[in-house]
Amino acid sequence: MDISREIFEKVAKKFGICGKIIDINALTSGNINGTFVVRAEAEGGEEKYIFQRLNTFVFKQPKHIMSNIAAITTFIADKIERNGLDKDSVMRFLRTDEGENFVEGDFGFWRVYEYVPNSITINQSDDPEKIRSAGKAFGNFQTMLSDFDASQLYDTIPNFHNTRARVENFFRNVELDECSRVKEVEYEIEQIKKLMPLGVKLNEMVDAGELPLRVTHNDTKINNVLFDIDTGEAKTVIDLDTVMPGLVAHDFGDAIRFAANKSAEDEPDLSKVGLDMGKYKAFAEGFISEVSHSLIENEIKTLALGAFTMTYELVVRFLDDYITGDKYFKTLYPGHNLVRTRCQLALAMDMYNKLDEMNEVISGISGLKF
Ligand code: GN1
Ligand code: MG
Repeated sequence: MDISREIFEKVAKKFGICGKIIDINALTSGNINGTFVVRAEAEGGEEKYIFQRLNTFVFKQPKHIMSNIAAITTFIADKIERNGLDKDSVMRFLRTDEGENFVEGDFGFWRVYEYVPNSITINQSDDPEKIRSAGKAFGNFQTMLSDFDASQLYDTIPNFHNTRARVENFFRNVELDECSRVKEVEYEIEQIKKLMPLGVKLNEMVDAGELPLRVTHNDTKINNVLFDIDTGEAKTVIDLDTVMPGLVAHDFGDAIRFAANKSAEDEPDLSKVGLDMGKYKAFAEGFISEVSHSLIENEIKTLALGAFTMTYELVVRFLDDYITGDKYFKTLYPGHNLVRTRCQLALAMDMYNKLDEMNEVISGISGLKF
């Protein structure tokens, strides 16, 4: 995405950033929005901000997102203040003179938040302490929002983690085959069919009233955690675009899918892909230590299944994007979505085979027998 400096200057001005922009650096880890670190001159030195241009193909109602974010961050900031916690443990968005936390125009839909000093994001880590700390951060986020009134939230992407709806939609697109790509992915389609009964088990439990909906983050990749550069501890959770009612197993599961994979999410060499049980355990320890007091038994018992489910869902989502012409996720090269699909499929299969072992780890940490 090539965005002119004038656009950044325009956005900065609307948010009351008056100092001259020193430099702009694009962050490339997100698959949806455009994200930039912007340094600007300020009294006595400089200030850093994160500028984000929202992807309005993915987020059809960007103002709804910003309304959700305002509600959530205000709620958490109040709690932080009442309890004397670190003020950097919540994102702080700038407001315009009109009091809005976004600006929009022919230059796109933008928001700006304060750069958290001394912080860093990571895409992968082999350090179990870091992974445990990320688990705590996402668990803590869940706990912070446990008394948040979900009726204040818009459904920013309907059926976001409705795995069954995603699979049904995928098979409709297979029938349409609008890009004539179905022929090359017959093996993957066959696997999606085979794994579907387990992939939709959480749906069935929700339908049967066996699992409660809570306010969840829904995009718990480890690169959505800010770490303190000095201590290595997680400071806060970012990317609040998909905070919506969901299952705790989704948050746990998506984090495992990403952080406990032996490889990157888009590793082409499938021999490198698989679940690292050490990383899995470290994340589970951190997460469960923060949430276990507020969860019902079924929620704890479905955490491991959540990891399989989210990985399976990403197989379906990446392949769906591939066969419909790569419109949703940013891609770095032709066929990127297919490479992602194959990587996630290898991981889902590994989890399928390790499910008993994964459940035993949860049982050991939580003390629940299952
Ligand atoms: C997207 O924007 P990013 O990279 O945090 C996607 C997630 C996927 C993820 C896969 C709104 O997240 O659901 O799990 O890519 N976000 C949206 O890497 O669809
Ligand atoms: Mg995101």
